[in-house]
Amino acid sequence: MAKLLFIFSIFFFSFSSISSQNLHPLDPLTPSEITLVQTIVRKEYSSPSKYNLTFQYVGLDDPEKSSVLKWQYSRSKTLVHPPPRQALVHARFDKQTIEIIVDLSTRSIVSKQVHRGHGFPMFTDEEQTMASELPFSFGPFKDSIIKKRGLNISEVVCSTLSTGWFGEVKRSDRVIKVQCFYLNGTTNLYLRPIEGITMVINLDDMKIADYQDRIRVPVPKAEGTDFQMSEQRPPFGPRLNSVGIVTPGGPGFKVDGHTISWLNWAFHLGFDARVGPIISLASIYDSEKHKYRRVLYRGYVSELFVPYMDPTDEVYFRTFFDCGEDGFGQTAVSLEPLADCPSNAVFMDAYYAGQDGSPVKVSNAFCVFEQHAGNIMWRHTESGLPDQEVREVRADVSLIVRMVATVGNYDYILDWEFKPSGSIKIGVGLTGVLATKGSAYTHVDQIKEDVYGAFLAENTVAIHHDHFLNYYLDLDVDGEANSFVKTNLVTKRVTDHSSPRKSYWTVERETARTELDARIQVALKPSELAVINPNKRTKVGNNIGYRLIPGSAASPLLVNDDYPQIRAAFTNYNVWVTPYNKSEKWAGGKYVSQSRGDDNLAVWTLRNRKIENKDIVLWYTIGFHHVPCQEEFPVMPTLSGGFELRPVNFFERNPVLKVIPAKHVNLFSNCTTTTNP
Ligand SMILES: *[C@@H]1O[C@H](CO)[C@@H](O)[C@H](O)[C@H]1NC(C)=O
Ligand SMILES: *[C@@H]1O[C@H](CO)[C@@H](O)[C@H](O)[C@H]1NC(C)=O
Ligand SMILES: *[C@@H]1O[C@H](CO)[C@@H](O)[C@H](O)[C@H]1NC(C)=O
Ligand SMILES: *[C@@H]1O[C@H](CO)[C@@H](O)[C@H](O)[C@H]1NC(C)=O
Ligand SMILES: *[C@@H]1O[C@H](CO)[C@@H](O)[C@H](O)[C@H]1NC(C)=O
Ligand SMILES: [Cu+2]
Repeated sequence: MAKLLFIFSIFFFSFSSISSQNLHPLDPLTPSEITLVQTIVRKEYSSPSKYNLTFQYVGLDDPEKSSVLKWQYSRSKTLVHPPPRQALVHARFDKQTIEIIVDLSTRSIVSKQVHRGHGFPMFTDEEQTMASELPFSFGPFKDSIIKKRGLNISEVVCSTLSTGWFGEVKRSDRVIKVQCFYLNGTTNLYLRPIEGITMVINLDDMKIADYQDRIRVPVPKAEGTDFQMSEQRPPFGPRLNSVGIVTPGGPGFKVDGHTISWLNWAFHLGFDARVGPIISLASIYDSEKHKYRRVLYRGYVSELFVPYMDPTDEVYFRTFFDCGEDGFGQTAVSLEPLADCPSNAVFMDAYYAGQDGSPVKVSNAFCVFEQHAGNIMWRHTESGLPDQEVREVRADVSLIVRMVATVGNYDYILDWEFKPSGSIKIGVGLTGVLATKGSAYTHVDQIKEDVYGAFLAENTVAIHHDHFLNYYLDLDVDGEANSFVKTNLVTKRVTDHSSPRKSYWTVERETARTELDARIQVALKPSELAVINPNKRTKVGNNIGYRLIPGSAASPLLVNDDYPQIRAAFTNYNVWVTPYNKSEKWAGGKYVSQSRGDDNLAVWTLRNRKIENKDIVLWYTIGFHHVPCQEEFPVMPTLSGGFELRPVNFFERNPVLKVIPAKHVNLFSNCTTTTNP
């Protein structure tokens, strides 16, 4: 078999040229809209101030759901006006957080409000860069590096870390911590920490507010820390086989603006500085009913909580909220064709607002591709027939939307996978570099104390930690009015000797009436969880629905009254259900940086609102407890997790029974063969 690499032309789509008339109401802000927001907000806050106006978050303000639905499902788009396009801005001005709504068509400010509660908006890239450069003009830092540690300061780089909240009662300044690394000619900074030095930077004053040089520990050895191919020495391998994916007719899906349609699926792909990819209005074509049926109004990662498990001065505060602090969109990186995504992928750019309000472009932020992974859609070999064997197999294919966010040391691969059978699989891959700390030890046998991590190389401890990703899933199963049903599997004992069996299990259905009924720790009780439409049934009478099939679920191991856990109380349960509320968008709360846990999913649900036969939102947290190991050094092979949304009595029968198989293209001759039925 010849080994060939087929590289077909890569398709690039650009959205920047779309005029606002052609925009879908859920399209992310275009570069020209971002610039317009900048102009309008700057004009409003033009009075001289010692503290510059900064744009911490700029995004599309969610249009009223009812208007979006009316527009989306109207037969003629020209008869129904789309909802007005408005931008939501979290700005800082004169040491205050201001929340502004800008209307883009009237070019005016609709509302502005000073946030008086605790917590601060997302950090900007620019202020983090400025903060990490401050130490280099700070005398005590230079002394610590040059005099006390004998290091070459030109080889030092610093990075910022959010500070969290640990019970302080006084109002907080907006601060960030800075710690540093010793490159010394290498590139994998996170494996070369300079222990002991921690600075607190006041971000509004852009000044060092506190400086600590506490302990001295050797910088871990540079040897073996590099992950670049050019820096590796033999032996190499294994060598990967060449592969190419060929779709002779071009991509099997259509991209129209931000709307993607493929086989029986149609959905909208948005982008947001805070949450990254947003899937909206996903609906699936029912060939029996001859219409598209609604599944998911909106889905995205609403927060990511990463607490480290080391109580010492240099680490205890590392309790990151990567969406609300750094932004999955703001940390999106350009995808590399043929490596991050296969040869048949289509790429899309994305834009967010920089600190001064100007648009910042992320080229190739998304890729969309058909995955022909060699999986089986369904099959059966029937050998129980007299004189014949019946075999039917269908090869599977799915459509994947991918984005990667690199938040400091970690890379998160965010996948949304659509299947012709009606399943939506949500995948997350964790890769990148572990957070480490320097240590005096050179061998595990020397360690007699808790070092709060795994010992991976000489002088190197990779710190224990968790990753909790909360997904916002506004399912609209054949309409907005839905209910959340737990189908509990319960053991029954046979007591009347009517059967040789002593036990079996059966199902008991329970509809969650209020928010507190719907909080679930998935590992504790065997049950099937589904969002159903209580007003629609199949012909034989089952309620139509979509199941949540939990994947990697973990429960927090911190105590409930620990400060990070109070702030991240959305991790207390894997599943929550709330009535739809436009302002409840992010599970960790709106202003997450230095938040105090008074505004988050756990707090909202205490109102215990009714959720039966209502427009409801499902919140699901997937989690990983991470005990690092040597294979994850110097860069970590992808660790994958995820979950599935799968139709349950949504269709009358197998929706892919009559799927038409793909034509098989023989690449080594000019003939094509088909296996169409
Ligand atoms: C404010 O903006 C000016 C002009 O862009 C800049 O020179 C100055 O450093 C900024 N001040 C702060 C505190 O960021
Ligand atoms: C310190 O590092 C800089 C930049 O890498 C290099 O040019 C310089 O020679 C180094 N100084 C010493 C004393 O090694
Ligand atoms: C820096 O690099 C030099 C040259 O490779 C090496 O001799 C020295 O030990 C390194 N210093 C540290 C602290 O890694
Ligand atoms: C919507 O959510 C916000 C924030 O939790 C809350 O203040 C408001 O009362 C909610 N509205 C309704 C109708 O529940
Ligand atoms: C396929 O056909 C083209 C044009 O007719 C020809 O140039 C090419 O060599 C053929 N390829 C094979 C593998 O037969
Ligand atoms: Cu991890």
